[in-house]
Amino acid sequence: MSYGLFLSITSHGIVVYGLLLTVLSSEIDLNGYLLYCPCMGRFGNQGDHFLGSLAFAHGLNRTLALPPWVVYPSKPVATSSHVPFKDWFQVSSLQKYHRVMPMEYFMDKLAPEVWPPGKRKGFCYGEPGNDCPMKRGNPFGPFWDRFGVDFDDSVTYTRLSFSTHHNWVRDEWNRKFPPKDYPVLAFMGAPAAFPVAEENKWLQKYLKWSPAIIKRVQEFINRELPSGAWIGIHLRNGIDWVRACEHADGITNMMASPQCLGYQPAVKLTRSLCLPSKQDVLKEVKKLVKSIKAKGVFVATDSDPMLKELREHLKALKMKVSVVTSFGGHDWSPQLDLAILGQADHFIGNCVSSFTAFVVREREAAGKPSSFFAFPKIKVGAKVEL
Ligand code: GFB
Repeated sequence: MSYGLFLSITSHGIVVYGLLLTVLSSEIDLNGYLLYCPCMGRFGNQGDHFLGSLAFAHGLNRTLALPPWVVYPSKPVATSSHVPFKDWFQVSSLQKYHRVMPMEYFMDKLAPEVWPPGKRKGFCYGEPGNDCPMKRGNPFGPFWDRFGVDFDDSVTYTRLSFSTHHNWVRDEWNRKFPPKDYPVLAFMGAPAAFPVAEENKWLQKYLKWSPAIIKRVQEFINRELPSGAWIGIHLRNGIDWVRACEHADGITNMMASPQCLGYQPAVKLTRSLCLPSKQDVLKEVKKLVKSIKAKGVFVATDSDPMLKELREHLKALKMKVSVVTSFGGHDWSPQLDLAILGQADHFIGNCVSSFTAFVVREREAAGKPSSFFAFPKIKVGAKVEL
Protein backbone atom coordinates (compact mmCIF):
# COMPACT_ATOMS: atom_id res chain seq x y z
CA MET A 1 0.00 0.00 0.00
CA SER A 2 1.56 3.36 -1.09
CA TYR A 3 0.96 6.68 0.61
CA GLY A 4 3.31 8.72 -1.70
CA LEU A 5 0.50 9.68 -4.02
CA PHE A 6 -1.08 11.93 -1.37
CA LEU A 7 1.39 14.74 -1.88
CA SER A 8 1.12 15.15 -5.64
CA ILE A 9 -2.53 16.18 -5.96
CA THR A 10 -4.62 19.25 -5.15
CA SER A 11 -5.92 19.97 -1.68
CA HIS A 12 -9.47 18.86 -2.58
CA GLY A 13 -8.13 15.73 -4.26
CA ILE A 14 -5.90 14.93 -1.27
CA VAL A 15 -8.92 14.64 1.03
CA VAL A 16 -10.89 12.33 -1.25
CA TYR A 17 -8.01 10.17 -2.43
CA GLY A 18 -6.38 10.03 0.97
CA LEU A 19 -9.60 8.73 2.49
CA LEU A 20 -9.89 5.99 -0.09
CA LEU A 21 -6.42 4.67 0.57
CA THR A 22 -6.93 4.80 4.33
CA VAL A 23 -10.08 2.67 4.08
CA LEU A 24 -8.28 0.04 2.01
CA SER A 25 -5.20 -0.16 4.20
CA SER A 26 -7.16 -0.19 7.45
CA GLU A 27 -9.11 -3.15 6.10
CA ILE A 28 -6.08 -5.38 6.07
CA ASP A 29 -5.93 -7.24 9.37
CA LEU A 30 -2.28 -7.35 10.40
CA ASN A 31 -3.18 -10.13 12.84
CA GLY A 32 -3.87 -12.33 9.85
CA TYR A 33 -6.70 -14.44 8.47
CA LEU A 34 -8.05 -17.93 8.90
CA LEU A 35 -9.64 -19.92 6.09
CA TYR A 36 -10.86 -23.50 6.06
CA CYS A 37 -12.88 -25.95 4.03
CA PRO A 38 -15.93 -27.33 5.91
CA CYS A 39 -15.14 -30.64 4.29
CA MET A 40 -16.41 -33.14 6.87
CA GLY A 41 -20.00 -34.37 7.03
CA ARG A 42 -23.23 -32.64 6.30
CA PHE A 43 -24.82 -29.61 7.90
CA GLY A 44 -24.88 -30.73 11.54
CA ASN A 45 -21.23 -31.76 11.41
CA GLN A 46 -20.29 -28.50 9.72
CA GLY A 47 -22.20 -26.60 12.40
CA ASP A 48 -20.17 -28.24 15.18
CA HIS A 49 -16.98 -27.52 13.28
CA PHE A 50 -17.95 -23.94 12.62
CA LEU A 51 -18.22 -23.12 16.34
CA GLY A 52 -14.79 -24.60 17.03
CA SER A 53 -13.25 -22.74 14.09
CA LEU A 54 -14.79 -19.48 15.28
CA ALA A 55 -13.32 -20.04 18.74
CA PHE A 56 -9.95 -20.89 17.19
CA ALA A 57 -9.88 -17.72 15.06
CA HIS A 58 -10.83 -15.74 18.15
CA GLY A 59 -8.11 -17.46 20.17
CA LEU A 60 -5.46 -16.67 17.57
CA ASN A 61 -6.93 -13.19 17.07
CA ARG A 62 -7.16 -13.69 13.32
CA THR A 63 -10.07 -12.65 11.11
CA LEU A 64 -12.20 -15.64 10.14
CA ALA A 65 -13.29 -15.96 6.51
CA LEU A 66 -16.79 -17.45 6.72
CA PRO A 67 -16.77 -20.38 4.31
CA PRO A 68 -19.79 -21.27 2.22
CA TRP A 69 -21.67 -24.31 3.52
CA VAL A 70 -20.95 -27.48 1.57
CA VAL A 71 -24.10 -29.28 0.43
CA TYR A 72 -24.56 -32.63 -1.21
CA PRO A 73 -27.65 -32.38 -3.33
CA SER A 74 -27.87 -35.92 -4.61
CA LYS A 75 -27.25 -39.43 -3.41
CA PRO A 76 -24.98 -41.29 -3.80
CA VAL A 77 -22.80 -38.31 -3.00
CA ALA A 78 -21.18 -37.69 -6.36
CA THR A 79 -20.46 -34.02 -6.09
CA SER A 80 -20.93 -31.06 -3.78
CA SER A 81 -22.16 -27.53 -4.18
CA HIS A 82 -21.94 -24.44 -1.98
CA VAL A 83 -24.25 -21.98 -0.25
CA PRO A 84 -22.81 -18.60 0.79
CA PHE A 85 -22.63 -18.40 4.57
CA LYS A 86 -24.80 -15.29 4.69
CA ASP A 87 -27.69 -16.94 2.84
CA TRP A 88 -28.43 -18.91 6.01
CA PHE A 89 -26.89 -16.85 8.84
CA GLN A 90 -26.40 -13.22 9.80
CA VAL A 91 -22.81 -12.08 9.52
CA SER A 92 -23.45 -9.03 11.72
CA SER A 93 -24.43 -11.20 14.68
CA LEU A 94 -21.11 -13.08 14.55
CA GLN A 95 -19.26 -9.78 14.33
CA LYS A 96 -20.44 -9.03 17.87
CA TYR A 97 -18.12 -11.78 19.01
CA HIS A 98 -15.20 -11.62 16.60
CA ARG A 99 -13.90 -10.23 13.31
CA VAL A 100 -15.44 -12.29 10.52
CA MET A 101 -16.20 -11.69 6.85
CA PRO A 102 -17.73 -13.79 4.07
CA MET A 103 -15.04 -15.80 2.30
CA GLU A 104 -16.34 -14.40 -1.00
CA TYR A 105 -15.47 -10.90 0.23
CA PHE A 106 -12.05 -11.97 1.42
CA MET A 107 -11.20 -13.63 -1.89
CA ASP A 108 -12.54 -10.81 -3.97
CA LYS A 109 -11.25 -7.76 -2.10
CA LEU A 110 -8.37 -8.79 0.15
CA ALA A 111 -6.78 -11.95 -1.24
CA PRO A 112 -5.17 -10.16 -4.22
CA GLU A 113 -3.11 -8.25 -1.67
CA VAL A 114 -2.67 -10.52 1.37
CA TRP A 115 -2.90 -13.94 -0.33
CA PRO A 116 -2.00 -13.58 -4.00
CA PRO A 117 -1.45 -16.57 -6.31
CA GLY A 118 2.10 -17.82 -5.82
CA LYS A 119 1.89 -17.38 -2.05
CA ARG A 120 -0.92 -19.76 -1.21
CA LYS A 121 0.08 -22.32 1.38
CA GLY A 122 -2.24 -25.08 2.51
CA PHE A 123 -2.12 -26.19 6.17
CA CYS A 124 -2.75 -29.71 7.38
CA TYR A 125 -1.90 -32.08 10.20
CA GLY A 126 1.17 -34.16 9.35
CA GLU A 127 4.88 -34.73 9.69
CA PRO A 128 7.26 -32.04 8.40
CA GLY A 129 7.90 -32.27 4.68
CA ASN A 130 4.59 -34.00 3.90
CA ASP A 131 2.24 -32.63 1.28
CA CYS A 132 -1.24 -31.42 2.16
CA PRO A 133 -3.65 -32.87 -0.40
CA MET A 134 -5.71 -29.68 -0.19
CA LYS A 135 -7.71 -30.27 -3.35
CA ARG A 136 -7.74 -34.02 -3.63
CA GLY A 137 -11.23 -35.37 -4.25
CA ASN A 138 -14.68 -34.15 -3.36
CA PRO A 139 -15.57 -31.92 -1.50
CA PHE A 140 -12.00 -30.53 -1.24
CA GLY A 141 -11.31 -29.79 -4.91
CA PRO A 142 -14.66 -28.19 -5.78
CA PHE A 143 -14.49 -26.04 -2.63
CA TRP A 144 -11.22 -24.31 -3.49
CA ASP A 145 -12.03 -24.30 -7.21
CA ARG A 146 -15.09 -22.23 -6.40
CA PHE A 147 -12.67 -19.46 -5.46
CA GLY A 148 -10.11 -20.22 -8.16
CA VAL A 149 -7.54 -21.23 -5.54
CA ASP A 150 -4.54 -23.42 -6.31
CA PHE A 151 -1.97 -24.12 -3.63
CA ASP A 152 1.70 -23.38 -4.08
CA ASP A 153 3.05 -25.04 -0.97
CA SER A 154 2.14 -27.14 2.08
CA VAL A 155 2.68 -26.45 5.76
CA THR A 156 2.22 -29.30 8.23
CA TYR A 157 1.84 -29.27 11.98
CA THR A 158 1.86 -31.96 14.65
CA ARG A 159 1.27 -31.92 18.39
CA LEU A 160 -0.73 -28.71 18.22
CA SER A 161 -4.32 -28.72 19.40
CA PHE A 162 -7.05 -26.22 18.55
CA SER A 163 -7.96 -25.55 22.20
CA THR A 164 -6.81 -21.96 22.29
CA HIS A 165 -8.56 -21.32 25.59
CA HIS A 166 -5.25 -22.65 26.93
CA ASN A 167 -2.89 -19.71 26.52
CA TRP A 168 0.10 -21.90 25.77
CA VAL A 169 -1.70 -23.42 22.76
CA ARG A 170 -2.44 -19.99 21.36
CA ASP A 171 1.14 -18.85 21.98
CA GLU A 172 2.54 -21.94 20.30
CA TRP A 173 0.48 -21.38 17.14
CA ASN A 174 1.51 -17.74 17.00
CA ARG A 175 5.16 -18.61 17.65
CA LYS A 176 5.23 -21.24 14.88
CA PHE A 177 3.10 -19.27 12.46
CA PRO A 178 3.43 -15.54 13.17
CA PRO A 179 1.02 -13.40 11.11
CA LYS A 180 3.83 -11.41 9.51
CA ASP A 181 5.25 -14.59 7.93
CA TYR A 182 1.94 -16.40 7.59
CA PRO A 183 -0.75 -13.78 6.99
CA VAL A 184 -3.22 -16.50 5.97
CA LEU A 185 -3.71 -19.91 7.57
CA ALA A 186 -5.76 -21.92 5.07
CA PHE A 187 -6.74 -25.27 6.58
CA MET A 188 -7.61 -28.40 4.68
CA GLY A 189 -10.42 -29.16 7.13
CA ALA A 190 -11.96 -27.27 10.03
CA PRO A 191 -9.45 -26.40 12.77
CA ALA A 192 -11.85 -27.74 15.36
CA ALA A 193 -12.96 -30.81 17.26
CA PHE A 194 -15.96 -32.97 16.46
CA PRO A 195 -18.26 -32.97 18.28
CA VAL A 196 -17.88 -29.35 19.30
CA ALA A 197 -15.78 -28.92 22.45
CA GLU A 198 -17.92 -28.26 25.50
CA GLU A 199 -16.38 -24.84 26.09
CA ASN A 200 -17.38 -23.66 22.59
CA LYS A 201 -21.04 -24.69 22.59
CA TRP A 202 -22.16 -21.32 23.92
CA LEU A 203 -20.96 -19.60 20.72
CA GLN A 204 -24.12 -20.87 19.07
CA LYS A 205 -25.83 -17.77 20.43
CA TYR A 206 -24.10 -15.72 17.73
CA LEU A 207 -25.43 -17.94 14.94
CA LYS A 208 -28.66 -16.19 14.02
CA TRP A 209 -30.73 -17.31 11.05
CA SER A 210 -30.82 -14.97 8.08
CA PRO A 211 -33.94 -12.81 7.51
CA ALA A 212 -34.85 -15.01 4.51
CA ILE A 213 -34.93 -18.16 6.67
CA ILE A 214 -36.78 -16.42 9.50
CA LYS A 215 -39.45 -15.26 7.06
CA ARG A 216 -40.00 -18.78 5.70
CA VAL A 217 -40.16 -20.20 9.23
CA GLN A 218 -42.83 -17.71 10.26
CA GLU A 219 -44.84 -18.41 7.13
CA PHE A 220 -44.65 -22.15 7.77
CA ILE A 221 -45.65 -21.83 11.42
CA ASN A 222 -48.54 -19.47 10.67
CA ARG A 223 -49.79 -21.68 7.87
CA GLU A 224 -49.31 -25.16 9.33
CA LEU A 225 -49.45 -25.03 13.10
CA PRO A 226 -52.42 -24.16 15.33
CA SER A 227 -52.14 -21.34 17.86
CA GLY A 228 -51.14 -22.52 21.32
CA ALA A 229 -48.20 -24.63 22.47
CA TRP A 230 -46.55 -27.04 20.04
CA ILE A 231 -43.81 -29.61 20.18
CA GLY A 232 -41.01 -30.12 17.66
CA ILE A 233 -39.47 -33.55 17.18
CA HIS A 234 -36.53 -34.76 15.13
CA LEU A 235 -36.84 -38.29 13.77
CA ARG A 236 -33.47 -39.27 12.34
CA ASN A 237 -34.40 -42.58 10.77
CA GLY A 238 -32.92 -42.72 7.25
CA ILE A 239 -31.04 -45.81 6.11
CA ASP A 240 -27.58 -44.27 6.74
CA TRP A 241 -28.62 -43.71 10.33
CA VAL A 242 -30.11 -47.17 10.80
CA ARG A 243 -26.78 -48.61 9.66
CA ALA A 244 -24.70 -46.28 11.85
CA CYS A 245 -26.75 -47.21 14.92
CA GLU A 246 -26.02 -50.90 14.47
CA HIS A 247 -22.69 -50.16 16.18
CA ALA A 248 -24.07 -48.01 18.98
CA ASP A 249 -24.69 -50.52 21.74
CA GLY A 250 -22.20 -50.36 24.60
CA ILE A 251 -19.92 -47.61 23.36
CA THR A 252 -19.40 -44.43 25.35
CA ASN A 253 -19.06 -41.79 22.64
CA MET A 254 -20.68 -41.65 19.26
CA MET A 255 -20.95 -38.51 17.14
CA ALA A 256 -23.00 -35.95 19.07
CA SER A 257 -23.78 -38.24 22.05
CA PRO A 258 -21.98 -35.98 24.60
CA GLN A 259 -24.99 -33.67 24.29
CA CYS A 260 -26.98 -36.10 26.42
CA LEU A 261 -24.44 -38.50 27.96
CA GLY A 262 -21.95 -35.77 28.86
CA TYR A 263 -18.36 -35.23 27.73
CA GLN A 264 -17.04 -37.72 30.28
CA PRO A 265 -19.86 -40.23 30.12
CA ALA A 266 -20.51 -42.46 33.09
CA VAL A 267 -23.02 -44.55 31.14
CA LYS A 268 -22.90 -46.25 27.78
CA LEU A 269 -24.92 -45.74 24.65
CA THR A 270 -27.76 -48.02 23.72
CA ARG A 271 -29.12 -48.74 20.27
CA SER A 272 -32.47 -47.20 21.23
CA LEU A 273 -30.80 -43.96 22.21
CA CYS A 274 -29.30 -43.85 18.72
CA LEU A 275 -32.38 -45.13 16.91
CA PRO A 276 -35.43 -44.79 19.18
CA SER A 277 -38.14 -47.36 18.59
CA LYS A 278 -41.51 -46.23 17.26
CA GLN A 279 -42.99 -47.18 20.64
CA ASP A 280 -40.56 -44.84 22.41
CA VAL A 281 -41.40 -42.01 20.04
CA LEU A 282 -45.16 -42.45 20.39
CA LYS A 283 -45.02 -42.81 24.18
CA GLU A 284 -42.81 -39.77 24.74
CA VAL A 285 -44.66 -37.49 22.36
CA LYS A 286 -47.99 -38.40 23.94
CA LYS A 287 -46.67 -37.79 27.44
CA LEU A 288 -45.32 -34.40 26.51
CA VAL A 289 -48.40 -33.33 24.56
CA LYS A 290 -50.43 -34.08 27.66
CA SER A 291 -47.98 -32.37 29.98
CA ILE A 292 -47.77 -29.04 28.15
CA LYS A 293 -51.26 -29.29 26.62
CA ALA A 294 -49.79 -29.00 23.16
CA LYS A 295 -52.08 -28.24 20.27
CA GLY A 296 -49.58 -29.25 17.61
CA VAL A 297 -46.61 -31.48 16.84
CA PHE A 298 -44.09 -30.61 14.12
CA VAL A 299 -42.10 -33.55 12.79
CA ALA A 300 -38.71 -32.98 11.13
CA THR A 301 -37.23 -36.04 9.53
CA ASP A 302 -34.91 -37.31 6.84
CA SER A 303 -37.05 -40.34 6.11
CA ASP A 304 -40.18 -41.40 8.02
CA PRO A 305 -42.33 -38.74 9.73
CA MET A 306 -44.60 -41.39 11.35
CA LEU A 307 -47.58 -39.11 10.74
CA LYS A 308 -50.20 -41.85 10.65
CA GLU A 309 -48.93 -43.56 13.80
CA LEU A 310 -48.61 -40.29 15.71
CA ARG A 311 -52.08 -39.07 14.76
CA GLU A 312 -53.61 -42.42 15.66
CA HIS A 313 -51.75 -42.61 18.98
CA LEU A 314 -52.64 -39.07 20.05
CA LYS A 315 -56.35 -39.71 19.49
CA ALA A 316 -56.35 -41.48 22.86
CA LEU A 317 -55.79 -38.12 24.57
CA LYS A 318 -59.18 -36.89 23.44
CA MET A 319 -57.82 -33.47 22.60
CA LYS A 320 -57.34 -31.96 19.17
CA VAL A 321 -53.67 -32.16 18.21
CA SER A 322 -52.39 -31.36 14.69
CA VAL A 323 -49.41 -33.38 13.57
CA VAL A 324 -47.58 -31.75 10.66
CA THR A 325 -44.34 -32.12 8.77
CA SER A 326 -42.44 -30.37 6.01
CA PHE A 327 -41.22 -33.75 4.75
CA GLY A 328 -42.32 -34.46 1.20
CA GLY A 329 -43.40 -30.85 0.58
CA HIS A 330 -41.71 -27.99 -1.23
CA ASP A 331 -40.68 -26.50 2.14
CA TRP A 332 -38.59 -29.53 3.11
CA SER A 333 -35.04 -28.36 3.74
CA PRO A 334 -32.57 -29.03 6.55
CA GLN A 335 -32.21 -25.35 7.43
CA LEU A 336 -35.94 -24.68 7.51
CA ASP A 337 -36.55 -27.75 9.67
CA LEU A 338 -33.77 -26.72 12.07
CA ALA A 339 -35.05 -23.18 12.36
CA ILE A 340 -38.65 -24.33 12.92
CA LEU A 341 -37.53 -26.78 15.63
CA GLY A 342 -35.75 -23.88 17.30
CA GLN A 343 -39.13 -22.16 17.79
CA ALA A 344 -41.06 -25.03 19.39
CA ASP A 345 -42.29 -24.82 22.98
CA HIS A 346 -40.49 -28.09 23.60
CA PHE A 347 -38.14 -30.11 21.41
CA ILE A 348 -37.38 -33.82 21.51
CA GLY A 349 -34.36 -34.87 19.46
CA ASN A 350 -31.94 -37.67 18.81
CA CYS A 351 -29.04 -37.80 21.26
CA VAL A 352 -26.48 -39.02 18.72
CA SER A 353 -27.33 -36.74 15.81
CA SER A 354 -25.43 -33.51 15.22
CA PHE A 355 -28.53 -32.24 13.39
CA THR A 356 -30.41 -32.45 16.69
CA ALA A 357 -27.39 -30.93 18.47
CA PHE A 358 -27.64 -27.79 16.37
CA VAL A 359 -31.25 -27.30 17.53
CA VAL A 360 -30.49 -28.09 21.16
CA ARG A 361 -27.66 -25.53 21.30
CA GLU A 362 -29.79 -22.84 19.69
CA ARG A 363 -32.59 -23.54 22.14
CA GLU A 364 -30.24 -23.67 25.12
CA ALA A 365 -28.92 -20.23 24.16
CA ALA A 366 -32.52 -18.97 24.11
CA GLY A 367 -33.44 -20.74 27.38
CA LYS A 368 -35.88 -23.11 25.67
CA PRO A 369 -36.32 -26.74 26.83
CA SER A 370 -35.17 -29.79 24.89
CA SER A 371 -34.93 -33.49 25.63
CA PHE A 372 -33.88 -36.68 23.87
CA PHE A 373 -35.83 -39.75 22.84
CA ALA A 374 -35.13 -42.77 25.05
CA PHE A 375 -33.36 -40.51 27.52
CA PRO A 376 -36.20 -38.80 29.30
CA LYS A 377 -34.34 -37.83 32.43
CA ILE A 378 -32.04 -35.31 30.80
CA LYS A 379 -33.53 -31.94 30.13
CA VAL A 380 -31.76 -28.95 28.70
CA GLY A 381 -32.94 -25.38 29.16
CA ALA A 382 -36.10 -24.49 31.10
CA LYS A 383 -37.89 -27.15 33.14
CA VAL A 384 -40.67 -29.36 31.88
CA GLU A 385 -42.05 -32.55 33.43
CA LEU A 386 -41.78 -35.62 31.20
O1 GFB B 1 -26.71 -32.81 9.67
P1 GFB B 1 -25.92 -34.03 9.78
O2 GFB B 1 -24.45 -33.89 9.81
O3 GFB B 1 -26.44 -34.78 11.06
O4 GFB B 1 -26.29 -34.97 8.55
P2 GFB B 1 -26.16 -36.24 11.69
C1 GFB B 1 -27.59 -35.45 8.38
C2 GFB B 1 -28.22 -34.82 7.14
O5 GFB B 1 -29.42 -35.56 6.84
C3 GFB B 1 -28.69 -33.38 7.37
C4 GFB B 1 -30.46 -34.68 6.50
O6 GFB B 1 -27.70 -32.39 7.17
C5 GFB B 1 -29.81 -33.28 6.36
O7 GFB B 1 -29.31 -33.13 5.06
N1 GFB B 1 -31.43 -34.66 7.62
C6 GFB B 1 -31.37 -35.32 8.80
C7 GFB B 1 -32.56 -33.95 7.60
N2 GFB B 1 -32.46 -35.04 9.54
C8 GFB B 1 -33.22 -34.19 8.82
C9 GFB B 1 -34.47 -33.54 9.05
O8 GFB B 1 -35.12 -33.68 10.09
N3 GFB B 1 -34.92 -32.70 8.08
C10 GFB B 1 -34.23 -32.50 6.93
N4 GFB B 1 -34.75 -31.64 6.03
N5 GFB B 1 -33.07 -33.12 6.66
C11 GFB B 1 -24.39 -37.71 10.35
C12 GFB B 1 -23.69 -37.22 9.08
O9 GFB B 1 -25.62 -37.06 10.47
O10 GFB B 1 -24.75 -39.07 10.17
C13 GFB B 1 -22.52 -38.07 8.79
O11 GFB B 1 -23.22 -35.91 9.17
C14 GFB B 1 -22.94 -39.53 8.66
O12 GFB B 1 -21.91 -37.66 7.58
C15 GFB B 1 -23.70 -39.95 9.91
O13 GFB B 1 -23.76 -39.69 7.51
C16 GFB B 1 -24.26 -41.36 9.81
O14 GFB B 1 -25.15 -36.16 12.77
O15 GFB B 1 -27.52 -36.72 12.04
